[in-house]
Amino acid sequence: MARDAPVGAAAAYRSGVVALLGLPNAGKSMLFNRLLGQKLAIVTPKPQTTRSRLLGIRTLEHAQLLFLDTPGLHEGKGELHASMQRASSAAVEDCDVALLLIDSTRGWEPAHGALAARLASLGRPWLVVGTKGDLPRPKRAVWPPREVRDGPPALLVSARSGAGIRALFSAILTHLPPGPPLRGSDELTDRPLRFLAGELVREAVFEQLREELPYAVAVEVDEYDETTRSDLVRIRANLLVRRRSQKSIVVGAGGERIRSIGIQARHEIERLVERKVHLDLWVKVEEDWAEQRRRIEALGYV
Ligand SMILES: Nc1nc2c(ncn2[C@@H]2O[C@H](COP(=O)(O)OP(=O)(O)OP(=O)(O)O)[C@@H](O)[C@H]2O)c(=O)[nH]1
Ligand SMILES: [Mg+2]
Repeated sequence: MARDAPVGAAAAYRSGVVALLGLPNAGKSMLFNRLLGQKLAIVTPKPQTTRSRLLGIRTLEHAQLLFLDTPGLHEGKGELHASMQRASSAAVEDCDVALLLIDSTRGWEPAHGALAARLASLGRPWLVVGTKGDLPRPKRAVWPPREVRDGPPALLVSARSGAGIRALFSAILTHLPPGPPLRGSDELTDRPLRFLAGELVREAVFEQLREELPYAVAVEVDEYDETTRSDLVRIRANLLVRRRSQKSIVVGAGGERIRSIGIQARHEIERLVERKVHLDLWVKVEEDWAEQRRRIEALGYV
């Protein structure tokens, strides 16, 4: 996907933090992966997949972009929700350029108003980005949205097909401040592989479990061993659920469900680490993991 990056030379080196913001399911994580040229963030059809701020570094010849994927902004309650919203707010505060992602198949929604007003009040550059441009747009989903006609530039992109990505890179680069690279040119993220592996387990959980259940699950990687054999990574992870009844659903009849979660996650982790993976999953009941801020942070959802 390296061809997505623009080849035109800018006069001075530019670097900065670019936050991807929006409502749940807007397509933030998929676009984040496309902008990075690599899958780092998990993507599922369910809203509220992303629970934490994820840094992804893209180093180009004339610029370094520090992308931040964020949890979708939404109303809710509980400590996990609060921590997700804190992660998004911190990204709003910390970025040099903000991208307000709007699902172009849904168009402008009332909740976008508050976010747009906040971005405008911060006085830093921001762009409106319509996602899922490859999908048909119902008539009511007007693009560009009327609400931003007098505002910042609005671009339509598709993370799936790659359409509009070059133009998006160019638009971001014009707003990125001049400055030296902030990270090493070989760095991709600040998260350890063990956290990313745990997220890929959670992605499989989100895809394979229905309704509310994925939201009750956290993944804790308690062993990540790449030292025993050079061609194999051994990972042991706990799937934390909040109730005993949830444990039996996640395990499934004769262990069938947890086995297929494991198979999907193992394939994805093998792609990430470019090695064979031995993945050992355990399901544990931990009633209050989502109620304690320190526990949520220890799980990496910050
Ligand atoms: N066709 C199409 N689908 C897309 C595109 N971008 C995202 N999607 C789909 O939209 C759904 C949500 O994508 P995500 O990237 O997980 O959305 P998100 O904004 O990160 O969602 P949260 O993390 O839950 O806030 C997934 O099913 C994606 O496959 C796109 O460009 N084209
Ligand atoms: Mg996401």
